[in-house]
Amino acid sequence: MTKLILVGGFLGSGKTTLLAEAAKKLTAEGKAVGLITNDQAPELVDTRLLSRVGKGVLEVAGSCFCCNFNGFADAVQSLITQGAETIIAEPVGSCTDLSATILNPVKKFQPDWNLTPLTVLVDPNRFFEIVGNTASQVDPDALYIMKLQMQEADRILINKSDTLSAAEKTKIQDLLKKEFPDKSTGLISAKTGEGIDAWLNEIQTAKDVGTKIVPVDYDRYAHGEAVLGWLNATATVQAKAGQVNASVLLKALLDAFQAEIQKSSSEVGHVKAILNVGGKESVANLTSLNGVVDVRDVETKSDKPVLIFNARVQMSPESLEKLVRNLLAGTITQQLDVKIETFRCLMPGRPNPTHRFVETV
Ligand SMILES: Nc1nc2c(ncn2[C@@H]2O[C@H](COP(=O)(O)OP(=O)(O)OP(=O)(O)O)[C@@H](O)[C@H]2O)c(=O)[nH]1
Ligand SMILES: [Mg+2]
Repeated sequence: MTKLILVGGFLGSGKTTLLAEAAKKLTAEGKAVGLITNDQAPELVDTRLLSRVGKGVLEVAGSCFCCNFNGFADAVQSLITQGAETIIAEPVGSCTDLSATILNPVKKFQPDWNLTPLTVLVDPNRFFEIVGNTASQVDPDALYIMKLQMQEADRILINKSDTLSAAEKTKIQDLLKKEFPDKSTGLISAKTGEGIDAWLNEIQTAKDVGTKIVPVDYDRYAHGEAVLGWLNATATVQAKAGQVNASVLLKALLDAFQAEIQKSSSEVGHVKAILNVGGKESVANLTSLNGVVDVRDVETKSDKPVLIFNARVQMSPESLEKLVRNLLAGTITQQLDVKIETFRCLMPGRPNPTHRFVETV
């Protein structure tokens, strides 16, 4: 029976990084792994990143899994038909109420799928903002979504443990015990691999799946999503002359983006971009307004120069669109000709799930 693993958690918490690591580990054990990404719009950095690992990657784009249960189920079925033995799916980071709208409907309508406990990843800084009441620039309704994600989780994993001191780890463990005394919780690092084997082994035999359905105020949930401007763009790029360095250019692009949003103090959900040029492919991420732009080179099978830019920022879609169009016409154009191919900028609509269970199955 095909195993199905859902990894939720807010924007930038590390889901795609964990999916990639878990897929590598399972593939090394000889398992055929399928992956599913999800977004409000197509052209995803995540899909391109995950296409390097696993047997097949499918994208459910245009709405979240909950609002397009059938699209999600079709993607799972299609990967099963292609021979996937384990499927790992990443719902949109601003999505919650998954136990009521995905896990319990799957248990009822797709009893043949071997569903594992709902895992929710949390960034440690966001965890302190939600549970530890440290100052936050995040809209209160977006914080409400993050709290719901933890409340409904079968497993809460505080990710990025490699960035934490021993004292911070102890503080997190104490807060987890106090706030979620009945839940299975832990610390992992999707980056270094710490805790991934233990998590994977444990969830694959566990039986507590979709155990917690929590009441959700859909007005607050809708507002928490609507405060985010959402932008997915792609462009073909061409070096003007001589050698260009993909990671240097990408860092310049995201640094310039960060400098602009700092002027309006617009908190970041997640800004991520891929640039393939000069025979190299680099990826860059920014997960908070005053965070550090993380840039790294990644393996690629494609030598087609391209830029993919995905931004989820606490600002209006109109302002976000203007900012990114100006940026693409400015920062990197001394070295690159940039031709925008696709450009979608939107505000997520009100969530309207296909199914919503009120009790666990
Ligand atoms: N230091 C550290 N960074 C991490 C870890 N896991 C992920 N990151 C970084 O966090 C950023 C976001 O990671 P992603 O895996 O793209 O996050 P995500 O949850 O998939 O984000 P969305 O798809 O936008 O919801 C990237 O810069 C990752 O390299 C970790 O364990 N440690
Ligand atoms: Mg992701």
